[in-house]
Amino acid sequence: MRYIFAWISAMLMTGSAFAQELVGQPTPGALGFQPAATRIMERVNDFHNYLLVIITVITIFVLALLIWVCIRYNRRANPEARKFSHNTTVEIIWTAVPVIILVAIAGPSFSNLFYQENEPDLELIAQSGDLDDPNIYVDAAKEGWITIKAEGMGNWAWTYYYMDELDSEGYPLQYVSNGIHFGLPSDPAPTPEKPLYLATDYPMVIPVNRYIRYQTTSDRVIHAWTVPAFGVKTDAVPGRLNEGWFLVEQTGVFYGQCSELCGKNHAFMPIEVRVVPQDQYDRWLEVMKSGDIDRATEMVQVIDSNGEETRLASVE
Ligand SMILES: [Cu+2]
Repeated sequence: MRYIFAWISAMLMTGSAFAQELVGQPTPGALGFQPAATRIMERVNDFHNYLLVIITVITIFVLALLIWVCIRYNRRANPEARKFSHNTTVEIIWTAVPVIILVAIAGPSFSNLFYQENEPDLELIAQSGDLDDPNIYVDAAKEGWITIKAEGMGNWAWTYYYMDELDSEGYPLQYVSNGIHFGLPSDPAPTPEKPLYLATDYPMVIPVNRYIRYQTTSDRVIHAWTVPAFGVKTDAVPGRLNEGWFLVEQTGVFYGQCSELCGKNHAFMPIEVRVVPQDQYDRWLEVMKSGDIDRATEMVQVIDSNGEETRLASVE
């Protein structure tokens, strides 16, 4: 028993120690979800913890009931079984209690789904925003939406389109983001900045504290655009445009992977999002529009060399 407690406390400690160092990626031995970077994920996390309590109580109750029945009503303890087959009180309880439990689960579940699925009305928030409401961001609402489309590619990559940013030829800014690890001997060695099976060559870049509207679609098969720390997971379906939103409250590098069984290289379709201060984002956009994608990516690549600090330093 002592060892179990030691193990659990060690796991909890490693989990939180890692959580401070590595934001936005899975950590060995951690428990629960990745630390939340958006309000959506905070709500998902709270809901998960709430469900955990309900599930634990139900499981313990059922187990206790089974043990009680085994002891109290086995052949030796209760040789003469009684012959009745109905008990109105018990039947009312076992109908009503599950209904109450389901309502208790459905309530917060629906409100979370509604929050996640419905784009907030930024004009309304900007005009009459309540600064104490943790669910709305008045300053960000005044800045408006940034719309980014993530298209899943048949050749295991994502193409990002910045729908409102036009390049020199008048098309929306776009580029392909490829994973850099495919399990081949020729792959570059993983580093803290480029973790195995998560790093990409040209990451998606977004500014911190801004309302991001993401759209997903696909060219051939069904993929899913997923970033666990943001609490978003949306199917990318050929011929459809699915949509969602999020607002990231901290700078850093966040990773995800395609979450649909899309083909043999499904596991090598990583998503890397760099969340940078607004001024860095503006400069990145400028250089991207000039066509120099490598220099633009360099500008948002700065991480502390030992990899312990994932917040991006400001780039001159
Ligand atoms: Cu995929």
